[in-house]
Amino acid sequence: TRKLRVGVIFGGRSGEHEVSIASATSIIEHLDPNKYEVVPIAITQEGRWLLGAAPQRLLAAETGQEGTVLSESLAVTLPGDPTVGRLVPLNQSENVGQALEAGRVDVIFPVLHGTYGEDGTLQGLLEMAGVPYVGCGVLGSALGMDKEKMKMIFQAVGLPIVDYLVYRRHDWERDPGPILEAVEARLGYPCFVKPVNLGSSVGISKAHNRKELEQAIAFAAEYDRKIIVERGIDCRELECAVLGNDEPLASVVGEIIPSNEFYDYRAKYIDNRSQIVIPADLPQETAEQVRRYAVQAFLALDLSGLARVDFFLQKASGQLYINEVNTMPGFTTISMYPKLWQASGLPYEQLLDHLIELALERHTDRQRNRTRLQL
Ligand code: G1L
Repeated sequence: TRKLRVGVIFGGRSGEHEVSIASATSIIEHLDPNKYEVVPIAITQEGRWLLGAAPQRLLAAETGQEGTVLSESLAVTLPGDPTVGRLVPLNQSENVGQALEAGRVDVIFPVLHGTYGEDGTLQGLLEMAGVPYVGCGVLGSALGMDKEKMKMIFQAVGLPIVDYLVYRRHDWERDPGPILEAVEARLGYPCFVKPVNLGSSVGISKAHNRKELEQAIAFAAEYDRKIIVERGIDCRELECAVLGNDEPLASVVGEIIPSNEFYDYRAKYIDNRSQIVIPADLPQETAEQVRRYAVQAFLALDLSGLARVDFFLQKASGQLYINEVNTMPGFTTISMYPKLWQASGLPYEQLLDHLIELALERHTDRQRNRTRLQL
């Protein structure tokens, strides 16, 4: 039987190009070569799509020093292309759409963070091309990127969330006074200020007084038109991995021990000083509650495939809060999501197998839907 052709799309426009390359490298290295043929597909920081030799070189370099490599690779040959030998320019996504549609890949791993790839836009392109893909669909991916809409849904289904306020950059720039007063009256200090829309911890800061609050909001406003302010609580940070489609399963619970005041972009992706504890040292009831909430959140946001669900456990009260879901968690072999499944009895290679099965299952299930009215 023919091997399944697995496209891995990585790179992208965001500030997390390198993170994407690291996760894509782990995935590619652990896909069973007896079952799968890997087709790496790179997106440059300028938004160009690359197939063939160029992505391979990018993966080999693995450093993000792709400037010269990419600019000379605007035209590459497609592996397995009937027109092999001819140069195929791939600087337009419509060409990639055609390539995908032509059946050169059977399933896609979209390993992209941020503006294109995690917010549902790439998923939309893949839906239109009719290609099965791993992970959440358009709606789930979009909800996973919007902290405000996510919280609104958590609230609607009765999941406990930390109190928050959301502001628009437009209103902030017009008149910051009422915003500062409202935050102080309702949330107080310390509070966390974040862009509503970014995946990672970019643009986040903690404010202890009015001056810091002003700076924090101005900083977050550089990254997004919507800014969320959350009450700061003294808490432990717990994470749970969810895997599945209609009957999602929750992993054991892990804990992040941050290396500095909060688990910021630097600590998360660069310093690597934060520690992961699996399983988290918790009363059994707390761990079970985390796992139930994680599955509830997954279903409430209409997620599929996978998500990492993050929680706060307030130290003083023992109160558990859901923080957010991450539909594209870090995915190297030492990242929390794969480690949580490893500790739950599912090794990395089998996790990849399962994600591919779930992608194909979801695709088949979608094809069942009637798309027109038959009278
Ligand atoms: F394809 C999966 F499995 F759904 C998937 C896709 C993307 C898992 C994890 C990720 N992660 C990333 O894309 C990222 C680590 C680059 C985000 Cl920073």
